Amino acid sequence: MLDELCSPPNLYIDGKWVHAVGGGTRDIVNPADGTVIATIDEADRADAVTAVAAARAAFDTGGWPQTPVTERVAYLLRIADLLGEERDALARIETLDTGKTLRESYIDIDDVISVFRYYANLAVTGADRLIDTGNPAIISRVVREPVGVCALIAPWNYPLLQMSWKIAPALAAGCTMVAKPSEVTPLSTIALMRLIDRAGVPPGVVNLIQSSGGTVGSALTDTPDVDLISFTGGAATGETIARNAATHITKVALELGGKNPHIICADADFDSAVDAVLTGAFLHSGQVCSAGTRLIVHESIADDFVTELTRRARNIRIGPGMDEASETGPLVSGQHRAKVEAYVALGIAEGATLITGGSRPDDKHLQAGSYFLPTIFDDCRRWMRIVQEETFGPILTVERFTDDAEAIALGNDTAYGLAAGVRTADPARGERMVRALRHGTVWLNDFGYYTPAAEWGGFGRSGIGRELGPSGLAEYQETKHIWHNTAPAVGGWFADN
Ligand code: TXE
Repeated sequence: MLDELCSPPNLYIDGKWVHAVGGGTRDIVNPADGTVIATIDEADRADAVTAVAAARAAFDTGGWPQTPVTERVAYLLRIADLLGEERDALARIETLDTGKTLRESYIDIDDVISVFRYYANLAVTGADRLIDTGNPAIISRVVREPVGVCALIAPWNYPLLQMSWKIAPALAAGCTMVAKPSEVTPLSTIALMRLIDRAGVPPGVVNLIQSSGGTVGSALTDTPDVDLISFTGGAATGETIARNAATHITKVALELGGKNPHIICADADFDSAVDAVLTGAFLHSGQVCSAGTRLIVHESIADDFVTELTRRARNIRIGPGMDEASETGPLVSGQHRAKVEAYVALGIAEGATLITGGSRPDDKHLQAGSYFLPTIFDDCRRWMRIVQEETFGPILTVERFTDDAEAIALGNDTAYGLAAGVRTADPARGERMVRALRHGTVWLNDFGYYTPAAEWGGFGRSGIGRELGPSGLAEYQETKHIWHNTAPAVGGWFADN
């Protein structure tokens, strides 16, 4: 059995650890070798309904929204401290559950700690505004209040990180919540909830449900008892959630991934550009919403660029995330690998040229895990599905451009709009290009970095709303205008006769 931080019972409802009412369980599999690493409780719809009711009561009558901000901040900082104390255990759990390398897991945990500290700091700064109405008797204020009960639904690729981007601002804002991690990678969120419990956050404020979206999704998203749904995951699920939300006019924040262009101009520094494209496409085996899996490279350097990229891709050391020699781990599951393999078959059928990868590694030590080789397709065209759809695997497509206008047109030719990269030695050209790209984050001569203080989210079908930064807190707040007349007098609009 894995660390005691994730041992059953695994549902956390109204401040108590409980088993699922129906007695259901789910085996959690290590994608590095196919072994079962934990058996956890699997909720029914009834558990989710109870969790929403607990969050509702904690919000409506439990006093949490009225808690002084300094008290909420103290909880956030305490959680950050506890995360620091359990850093090693959490990183290990994340690697065993997701397959990512331990190095990546440590970066994730440190980022999780940062996000709790960031929102602790931001919460105390306040965003209330005084309006000058021109009448000294009137005090006009716009204040921020918690939006209410939140359903927080996270995916499997960055389980703890993406859930923390939701829980930290929701707590800071004074909301109550029901968190549902992906059923594929739930363990680190169970561990986080143990720490939230240990930090003494009052019962009902944070609740945890484990289950598939199909089983409990509607209890969390198709209900008037939830005020905000914050979802990160696939576009198809995002559509379902948005439809459910529309029924009740529930607020939604959606992060639905991307198909992110990485534009390399002829004047870009060659070696650092190759390195950035490699990392942007193959880190975490491409299972990154902002992965730069669409290379758009100037025709004059394209052949040399693809040759060097291919050499580097073939050298990537694939293996179990727990092995320090591994540079990237397996895909999250056999089921997900099958989806990636189908995209490879599609790319070939569409006429792209498979340059490297496209298959499972031969290494006999890797046969039990869901590994897949870094894959590069050349001769890609903008209309190909392999260029337009999110494969969420280690598949890089290559397109060539002749001038900047064409590069921008290709970079914007996507239904998504989460992230993009540009590399050029010319700052003015770089500035023109980053301003022309319609994506939520654009890196100039860098790729993949973010900070909790800057907004994260997408244009187009990448979603609605922003996480992180001040906007990431504002998602969990309502604004209220308070008009206070300190010298009430007869207005005289209607004659008194
Ligand atoms: O996502 P799902 P999956 C993309 C990626 C991937 C595809 C599918 O292309 O191949 O999405 O991944 C919960 N009501 N991204 O299957 O199904 C589910 O239980 C409520 C992009 O994992 O969208 C999980 O907790 N919830 C992405 C979460 O939604 C529902 C990251 C995500 O699952 C639900 C991961 C329902 N009806 C995959 N159905 C990104 N944006 O970063 C499912 N869920």
